[in-house]
Amino acid sequence: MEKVDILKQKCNKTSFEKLSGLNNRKILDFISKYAAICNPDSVFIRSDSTEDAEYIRKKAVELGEENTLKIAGHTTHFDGIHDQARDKEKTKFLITKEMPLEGLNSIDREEGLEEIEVLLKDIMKGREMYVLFLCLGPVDSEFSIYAVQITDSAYVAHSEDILYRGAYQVFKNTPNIDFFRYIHSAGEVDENKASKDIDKRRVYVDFLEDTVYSVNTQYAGNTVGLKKLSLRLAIRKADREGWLAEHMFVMAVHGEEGEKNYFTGAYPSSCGKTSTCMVKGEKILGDDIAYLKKKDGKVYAVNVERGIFGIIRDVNPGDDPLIWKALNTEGEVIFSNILSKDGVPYWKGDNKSTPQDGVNFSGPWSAGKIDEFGNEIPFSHANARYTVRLNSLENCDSELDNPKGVLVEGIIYGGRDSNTWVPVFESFNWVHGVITIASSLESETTAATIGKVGERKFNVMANLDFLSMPIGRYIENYLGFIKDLKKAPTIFGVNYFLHDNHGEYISSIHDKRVWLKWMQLRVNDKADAIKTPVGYLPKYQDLKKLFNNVLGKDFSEIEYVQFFSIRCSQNLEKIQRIKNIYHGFKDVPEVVFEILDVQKVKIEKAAGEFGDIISPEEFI
Ligand code: SPV
Ligand code: MN
Repeated sequence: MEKVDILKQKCNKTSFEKLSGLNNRKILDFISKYAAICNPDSVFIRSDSTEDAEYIRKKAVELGEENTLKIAGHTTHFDGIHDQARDKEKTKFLITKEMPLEGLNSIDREEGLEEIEVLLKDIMKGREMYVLFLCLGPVDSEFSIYAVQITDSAYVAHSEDILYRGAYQVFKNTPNIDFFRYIHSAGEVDENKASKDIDKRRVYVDFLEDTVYSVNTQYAGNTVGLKKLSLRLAIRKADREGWLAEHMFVMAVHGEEGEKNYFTGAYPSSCGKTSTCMVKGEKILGDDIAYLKKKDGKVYAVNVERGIFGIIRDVNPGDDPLIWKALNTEGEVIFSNILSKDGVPYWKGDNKSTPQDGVNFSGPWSAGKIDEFGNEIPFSHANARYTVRLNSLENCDSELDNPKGVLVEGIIYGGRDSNTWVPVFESFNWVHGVITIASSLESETTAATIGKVGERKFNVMANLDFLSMPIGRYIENYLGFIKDLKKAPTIFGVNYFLHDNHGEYISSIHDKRVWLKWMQLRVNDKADAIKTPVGYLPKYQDLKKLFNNVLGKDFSEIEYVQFFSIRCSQNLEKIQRIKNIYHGFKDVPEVVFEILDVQKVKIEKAAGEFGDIISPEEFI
């Protein structure tokens, strides 16, 4: 049979016309190949039209992958009880002998492809295959990377419509278009429409063909091709082409005189990344993935996405008023892995009174329900999420779709750290920031990935989970990134999770608004800072003023000293941990160890002079 015949059979007339309208043999070959292997009953080709988006939205509800809620446009989606996070163990890079990937989870390419082909065989029988033409980054921009997603999940296709820009028209106008490819199947599903064969869950990344395969899973972090699957491909492309593909938000911070400065920020999952770029008074451009490129001696960034797949836990009117409003207003929102009762979603920390029963990721749920291991099933998962378009938020930045991107003046790195870093500080320079902040990032673990909660994990640039190249080379690229720049962005570190001696958080969740304003002053040369062994720290008077202006709060000198004292032993232990980690990798640039050692000596000297916990005022 001619390849195209299978598509003639499986597409209806309109879908077939949309496909032939592309006039692109490569795309036809690609789609027909997987239509033959996966053997769906039908193939739906999605253009950029609202009718096509509507078709997928309706399908998700008709098929029971989503259920409608009371507020128009709102739906729920449930992933299976064992499919609530990214599966790091089963996410593997397909490698050949010529391109080994030291330290990264990988499998021989031939073996992996064979395994996937067996898993994909007839997997879509009885189902529809959706084919989407999408763009990473704004359309028609020098940042754009085009992508084709094949999936048999209407939920995944719907999420992609909320999260990414459509690019059918670009594909139509560009016969030789280069594109990333994603093939996903939820596999067999249970009565709740959740993937059943979790033991056969696989996410295999093939950079030789810029293709990712994802099977027997539905959780968006494993399935939505343009999210973390594409980040892995993009990191390699960025390496080849000399730019950076990062796990970063993009936001605008405003100054007192009307200035607007853009920052990007990298935080491991669940460390306040989304809540930082959503703070009151500032504008959000993106909350998860950014591409950074150099132009005219400066760094520009775009948001790869146009929506948010955000953690819903603790979103409540007091702490996150803007998200709360979007989640309580008509319009497209998918609530995943929350508790649903009488058309209303509930989640941990929503400040509502929680019903004693309803439907959640375990099916019908009532208080006290236990899982197969005898553990109590929470009413809403700790990694429950909302999916929403950015332009439905009041604070969405006007430059979201600017094909030129926005000028990056500061880059922020933050982890979940109970006892080492101060709440905000600035590196001495790019190299110092890349090494002692970005490459030294650690975080205490949470529920966003499968595994234990509460351990301290190293996470280079908060991008470790997606790193698809040797770590030494990745750092080297970063160090060299600014070499032809007139002015590099300033690198800052933040830590919202510092504890006191009793294990209580010492700062409030709103304090990050002040830290952002301080960073904004710094990139505009409008505030002095104290030079300490770990970097530049804010001066008390500046913070006092900002606390008063931004939060209407009095910030005492006692609090300042408690927040910003340098904890020498912890900092020295951290340096040692980081050095040990880097000793375990090949080809780590020598300068990483040199700079860490310089910092170590400075801290030891200060500790000798002032003691183990040093008030920043000692360094004035
Ligand atoms: C993260 O965990 O970093 C997320 C959600 O942004 S996921 O899509 O699972 O990657
Ligand atoms: Mn993320």
